[in-house]
Amino acid sequence: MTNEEIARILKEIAEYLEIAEEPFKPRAYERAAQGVDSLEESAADLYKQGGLKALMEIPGVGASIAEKIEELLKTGRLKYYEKLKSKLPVDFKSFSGIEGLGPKSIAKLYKKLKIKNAADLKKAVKAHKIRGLEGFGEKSEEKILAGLEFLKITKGRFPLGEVWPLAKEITSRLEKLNGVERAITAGSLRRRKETIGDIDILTISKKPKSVMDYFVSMPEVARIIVRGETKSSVKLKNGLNIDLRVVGASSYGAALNYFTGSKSHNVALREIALKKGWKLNEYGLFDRRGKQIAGETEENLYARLGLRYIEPELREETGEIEASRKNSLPKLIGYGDLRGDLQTQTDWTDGANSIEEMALAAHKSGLEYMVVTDHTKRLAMAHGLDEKRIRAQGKEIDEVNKKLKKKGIRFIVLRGSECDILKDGALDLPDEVLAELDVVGASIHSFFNLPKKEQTERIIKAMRNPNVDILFHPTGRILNRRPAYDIDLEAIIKVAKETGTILEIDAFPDRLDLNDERIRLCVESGVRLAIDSDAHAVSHFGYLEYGLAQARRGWAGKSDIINSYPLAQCLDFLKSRRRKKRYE
Ligand code: DGT
Ligand code: CA
Ligand code: CA
Ligand code: ZN
Repeated sequence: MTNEEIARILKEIAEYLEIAEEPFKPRAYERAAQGVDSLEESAADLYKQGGLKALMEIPGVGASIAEKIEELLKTGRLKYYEKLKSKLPVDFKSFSGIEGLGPKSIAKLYKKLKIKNAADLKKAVKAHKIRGLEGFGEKSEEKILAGLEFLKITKGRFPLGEVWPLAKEITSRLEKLNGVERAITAGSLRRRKETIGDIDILTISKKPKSVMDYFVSMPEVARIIVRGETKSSVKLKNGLNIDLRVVGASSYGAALNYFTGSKSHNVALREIALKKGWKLNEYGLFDRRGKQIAGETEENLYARLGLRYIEPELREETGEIEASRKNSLPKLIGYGDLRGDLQTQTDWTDGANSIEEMALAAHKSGLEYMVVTDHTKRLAMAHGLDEKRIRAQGKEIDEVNKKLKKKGIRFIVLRGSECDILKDGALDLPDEVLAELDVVGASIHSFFNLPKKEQTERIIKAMRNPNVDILFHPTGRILNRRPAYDIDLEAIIKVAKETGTILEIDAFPDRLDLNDERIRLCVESGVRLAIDSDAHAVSHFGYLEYGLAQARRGWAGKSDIINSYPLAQCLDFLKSRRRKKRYE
């Protein structure tokens, strides 16, 4: 039996006990579940080596729970749990993550309507059976339905773009608390993974109690999972969990390193320490005699281990440690390194703002140029542009540029298109129109399910058009909703290399397309990339940061990303490759 399975059963027991309105006991089981879940070793091994006594050393596990774990390990079953379950045979796990649906509501739903799992619940909501129950109403039906949709979509992980602003806000509130020296977001958020399981926050403070007091009573908190002296966890109303740890200044670097992860990166670092006869944990790096020799900062920790500092985005145990040892880590593109945005939409199609408004917003966010790339006519729903309208748009762009210049604003708007790739790989606008534009992106918005060979050939045909500069959102995946089209990405990368076609990192929060792994393939093959916001409104330029994050996770440097170049250099690059395509 795995730790995860044991933890899940303990957690369910906690839920049953909560329904029974037992005092204290539910928390005890939750704490034990957490303790088992965060073990390094398997509970089965612990038990084999040290028996019941070893189980009692698991954080949060006392004598009585240790006996229950023993029973589970020995027999694979637990009578106590089975008895509880027989009275209320519901699948708690399938409900987890549905906002506002605690154990007691779940019990009521079972007793009144025999609802056992999320599927039953959905049927009942659709048949409007819930609203009649005492304590539920029309509103609760709507909420449950929204929760069920969300559950289906996220499978428990949240897109980075959804979590990042919230985590930043909460971290900065913690940082402002009296007695807090520092607060920083760790875990997968600090590594800027595309999806986030939970938020991890680390603080340095000499007054951990007051930090915890504040943390567990924040307005976003739905319930407290564990409250400890230096470690607490809460569940937020939106379904996300936050783990908070308070550490002392001397352990800060080691703790930050540990809680930033990834787990496999940590394990590899610990092995390096072990080989030197040292010990590395979240409190520091210690020599044979137990004296701390590093860990106040991450920098001194890596240095003491004989490594160059490794950026959090690279800590996935995919070669970064070796590269660090050999001093061959890439110099990653920086968060302030973009000068332009090569994909934006305006109110000419499905964008919310005018060209001028978008330009001013892009300028405000620190950019020097932007390409307007509205959709083309095949996308009738988005009111896509035909030949006539895209030429008319060119006139408006000229006027906006004049206006900006007059106001002394150093910003250039360029003419472009997000030209639809038709089913056979032809483009939605004639070549002579595309040739008038500064930057042409091509992308797929239909026939997502063609066979691999056909889909790949369709895209490659578009890439070979001399007027096509960039392949927008190359794989079409939408996070938690739609997988990538079935394509031969290696073939596409090869053609990109050969034709100089740019592949895009679309930074729109639910796209992040290309993703980190695919970006790394491009970087290794020497294919150039562009990081675009795909902005549809003035507020969207901040999304570029998520694209930058994925680029960094894909080991990209500044020279790999063409919109980090000054405008003249970026255009030179595009023009020279258009010529190259033409004369092939
Ligand atoms: P997530 O939350 O699934 O998006 O991913 P992380 O990486 O944030 O994972 P999480 O929240 O479970 O733990 C935060 C960090 O704490 C993780 O990146 C590394 C460290 N950590 C957690 N559990 C273990 C463990 O069992 N062993 C080691 N070496 N590190 C761990
Ligand atoms: Ca996490
Ligand atoms: Ca965590
Ligand atoms: Zn598109």
